[in-house]
Amino acid sequence: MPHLPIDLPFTRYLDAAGQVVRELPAWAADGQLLVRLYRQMVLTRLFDQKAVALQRTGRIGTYAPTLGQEAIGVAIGSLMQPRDVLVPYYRDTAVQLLRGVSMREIFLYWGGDERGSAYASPAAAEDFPLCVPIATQALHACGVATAFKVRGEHRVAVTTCGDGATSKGDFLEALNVAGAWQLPVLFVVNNNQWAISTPRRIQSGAPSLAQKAIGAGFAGEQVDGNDIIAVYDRLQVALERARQGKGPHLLECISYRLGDHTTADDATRYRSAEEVKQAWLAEPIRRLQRYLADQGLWDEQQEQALITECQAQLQEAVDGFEQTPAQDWSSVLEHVYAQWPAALAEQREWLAERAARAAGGEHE
Ligand SMILES: Cc1ncc(C[n+]2csc(CCOP(=O)(O)OP(=O)(O)O)c2C)c(N)n1
Ligand SMILES: [Mg+2]
Repeated sequence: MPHLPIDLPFTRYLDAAGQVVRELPAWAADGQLLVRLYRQMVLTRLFDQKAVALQRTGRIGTYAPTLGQEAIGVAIGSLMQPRDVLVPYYRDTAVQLLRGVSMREIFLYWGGDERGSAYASPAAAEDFPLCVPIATQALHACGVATAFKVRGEHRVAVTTCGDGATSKGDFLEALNVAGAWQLPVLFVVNNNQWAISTPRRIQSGAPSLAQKAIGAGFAGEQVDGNDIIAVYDRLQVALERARQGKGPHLLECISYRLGDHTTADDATRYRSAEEVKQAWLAEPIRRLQRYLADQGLWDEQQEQALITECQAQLQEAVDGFEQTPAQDWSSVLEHVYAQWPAALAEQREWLAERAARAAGGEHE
């Protein structure tokens, strides 16, 4: 690959062993804040385990694990203000939980229930549902940011995507309009090294994904996405700049997808156990735990109490999810068109007849 270096900042405060490698930012002196971030990362990881278990036992359809990337979502969710708008992709459980989306709603979504995207939380009320078509959300975020700018509101649209998504035209078009109109939008790229089975190495000839912002006329930078202090620190600056009308920013968070792409994938078919083993050594939770323990802010007893507390919260959410009566079949057709197109009327009737037969106990 031709190497055309563009000198962009890369920020890391804690190394993989939880050792401080450069002077910590002033805000990181707040030990209780770091403990809150830690607790939220653990909650996210336990949520992930539960979601995968629900899929494996046939109770939800699919799930995209956040395993190994908890620091990115927890930093975003902790820093966004309620009035900002999240335009997420499918690997954003951590952010959604902090926006106040309930665990039950998240289970409903992955269980194929439309009500899982109708968030009750006031902070999430204007957030977008998870976007599955790759990179299209980046353009939606620019639309939201344009509205903020036109109305003179000091709000930021935050959109997330993966490394693979940065190759899509939608992503590059979004960067272009964000730069041309100096929109209050923040692009967070979760570079987890894999786009299903395509490795970052062959995803793009660009030495960094952050430098794609340069071509659109605004700044990009890289952070160690496994170091929550680094992600939080740089995000805070970018959010504040955007809020003050100083334009868009791209933050490339370098991480690793420790799990399968989704529950429908088997990553052992295309990557080595050795690579994954190495990546585990750099994961985000253990490193912050070590740092907190060194500071006397966290111990084994607190860890056990936290796990028990999270498990209880999760069980309550699973019960709530399982007790929710299924939606009517017609919900799959709602919220698609303002007026149902005549050309699809026949299909709707066919579905209605089929549902009526099934309700009457007839099987095909
Ligand atoms: C427009 C479109 N094309 C293809 C797909 C199939 N697809 C789902 S996820 C994915 C890979 C995305 O990888 P990346 O952007 O790195 O995000 P990650 O899943 O690794 O977080 C692809 C190609 C899709 N969902 N949408
Ligand atoms: Mg990826």
